[in-house]
Order: sequence, then C-alpha cells, then structure tokens
Amino acid sequence: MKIGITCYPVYGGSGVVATELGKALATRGHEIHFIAYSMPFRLENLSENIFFHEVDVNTYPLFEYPNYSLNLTSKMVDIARYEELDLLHVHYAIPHATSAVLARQILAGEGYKIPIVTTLHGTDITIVGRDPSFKPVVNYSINESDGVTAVSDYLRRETFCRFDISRDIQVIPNFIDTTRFRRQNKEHFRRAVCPNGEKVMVHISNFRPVKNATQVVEVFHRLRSHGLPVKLLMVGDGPERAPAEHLSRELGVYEDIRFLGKQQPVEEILSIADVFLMPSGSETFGLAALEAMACNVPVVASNIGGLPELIEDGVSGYLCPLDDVDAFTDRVLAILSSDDNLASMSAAARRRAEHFDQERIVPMYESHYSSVVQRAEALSV
Ligand code: GMT
Repeated sequence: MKIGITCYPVYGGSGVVATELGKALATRGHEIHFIAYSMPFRLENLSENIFFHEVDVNTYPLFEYPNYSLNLTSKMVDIARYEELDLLHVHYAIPHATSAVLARQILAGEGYKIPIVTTLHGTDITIVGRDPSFKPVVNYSINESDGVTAVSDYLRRETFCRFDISRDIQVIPNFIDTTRFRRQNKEHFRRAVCPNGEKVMVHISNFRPVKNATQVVEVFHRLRSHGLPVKLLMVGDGPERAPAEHLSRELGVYEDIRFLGKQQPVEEILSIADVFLMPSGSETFGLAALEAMACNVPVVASNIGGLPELIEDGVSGYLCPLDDVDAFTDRVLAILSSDDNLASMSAAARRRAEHFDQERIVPMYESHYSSVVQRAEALSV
C-alpha cells in the first residue's frame, strides 16, 4: 500500500510510534510518505520506499497565529493526489485528524477517495482534547475517521467516556523493535558513570509537568538518605528540567545526578540502568517504560492510565499510588537492594517487552488498514 503518515516530528511518544511504524511498514514492502512540519526525529535514514514531505507553515502579517492545520491539509491533498496514496494515517487527533477529514473532503470533490485512520495517543483525549476549546472538533474528527485506533484499552475507555463516540475504536498497543532495544554491553560507560560500582536509576521523558520529573529527584534523595549507593541519569528536556535541577541542588544530590538532555540512542543509556522511574500523573501507555523493559530494566511507575496493561506489579516492575514518594522509594529499594530480585525482575521485564514486539503488533495495523480500505471501497460502489 501507499500510506501517508502524519505525526508530530518532535521528541515524544506519538512521533516515535508513528515513525517506527512507518519504518517497519516500509521494510514490509509498503511505500511510506511522512507528511510533517519537520523530519521526524527518529527518521534517521530515508530508504527506498520512505519519503518525507515538509509542511510549509506560512506566516502573513494578518495572521496573529500560524494556520498549521490548513497548511497541513493542503499538503495532504497535494501528496495524496500526486503520489496516489491509498490511505492517510494520522497520529494524535489535534489537529491531524481534523486536517485529514478536510483533505478527504476536498479530494472527494475531485473524485479521489482516500480513507483515513486516526490513532489516539494520549493527551489528545485525556487532557488537551477534552478542553471545551477543542472537544467538538476532536469529537467530530474521531467520528468522521474511517478507522480509529487507541494505544491501550484504558485510552479506548476514556475516549468513550469523555466523548460522544458513534463508531468502533480498535486497541493496537504500542510496540518495540526488540532486536534494537536490548541490553548491550556498555561496561566502559557504566564504569564512567559509576566508578564505585553504584546502581543506576534512569528517567527519560519530555519533562512536561505531567511526567512529575521533580518526584524522581525526591525519590533519589530518599534513596541516598537510606545510604544506597546509586546514581541518577535524567534524559530528555522540557519545562520541568530546570525545576528538577534546582531541586537536586537544594537537596544536595546534584553531584550524583547527570542531566543528559535529549539523547539518541536511548538503548545505550538503558543498557546500564538497573531501574527506570515513571511517576507520571497521566500515561495512556508509557512507551518509554516499554523501551526500558526491552533493555531488561524493571520499571517503577504510577498505578494509573494504561501502565497496568504494560507493567505486571511485582513481576516486571512495581505500580505505586500516584504521588506517593515513600511507596516509590520503597519499591526502588526492594529492587536495588536485592540482587536476586533485580535479576528476576529484569528478566521478567524483557519477557514482558517481547510480548509487544513489532513483529506481532505491526501486522495488526496492516489488517486494520485492509479492513478500512475494503469498507471504504464497498461504500463507494
Ligand atoms: O499525549 C501525549 O502527551 C503525547 C504523546 C507523545 O507524543 O509523547 O504521548 C502519549 O503517547 C505515547 C505513545 O502512544 C504514550 O506512550 C504516552 O503514554 C502518551 N502520553 C500520555 O498519555 C501523557
């Protein structure tokens, strides 16, 4: 199939899923056209059947705000028409699903039929999408899509609960390439970070408030107060990075933390991790947790959203009550202070991650596409 994929190209889970899906589909023989305002950050190499089309976001003195969604719509129309796309797959409802619905309508006026699939990822439903300033448009765009998928059962339920949905939503969980994401031998790196054999705790996020990055520092401070020899690696960047750095100075633990900023490839950092912390206030799936688990890293996470669908409490990690810093500390201690516990949980984390291998999940998207295209064809005769 010839598939147009639209996503946010910047650091974030929905862009990662969209890009990895496009790459995996390309290796399975599909022709993939990414349509985005810049090159998706995980799209390192363009290959024979991967193309990138940049959306030009125009400015004009009259516009106080750029009209990204309209520029995107025009680009979708243009690319669908000239590349003869079979399907548009948009990731994150706002404004991608809306742009796609409008593009489909414009193309239908020219006699060109193109079905659209929308994948819901998270805050497009749980936070920003349900705001009254967006809700009617998001609701309409979901109902108007030809196929809709959600990355967890939790997100599917939330969508039905928060919106007035009159169509099916298929759950297709996030996935991972377990051949790329696996524990590698990075002993030299580990020795550089932990010269005295300390354990390593890692947090990776875009440091948005919802990720609760300052709680990671609080937990780390308590671990140090218990006398645990441990280092912390904070990977990524965003609005809460400065507050987290500030707090670590105030608590006197800054010397044992490295704020590494945005890093690629994260699997190398995860290869020296003993535990991954995800104290998020909202998380529909938790792709960063899956990446850690694939590298044999058990995850201690908030017991919210889609995280219980990924992490088996007490087996491949632990689930803690939201904002309960004591519980997070206890659970990390339980992993790091027992070599047996650490070994069995890291093996279980890897086993659990293999359940989400792309070889299993990507075909679910292919069969979703086929049924959407068949239904659209049946409706047009
Ligand atoms: O919804 C968001 O906050 C954006 C999105 C992103 O682009 O980072 O994250 C969501 O989608 C990811 C990929 O499906 C999920 O793994 C994340 O759990 C989800 N984030 C939230 O729900 C906060």
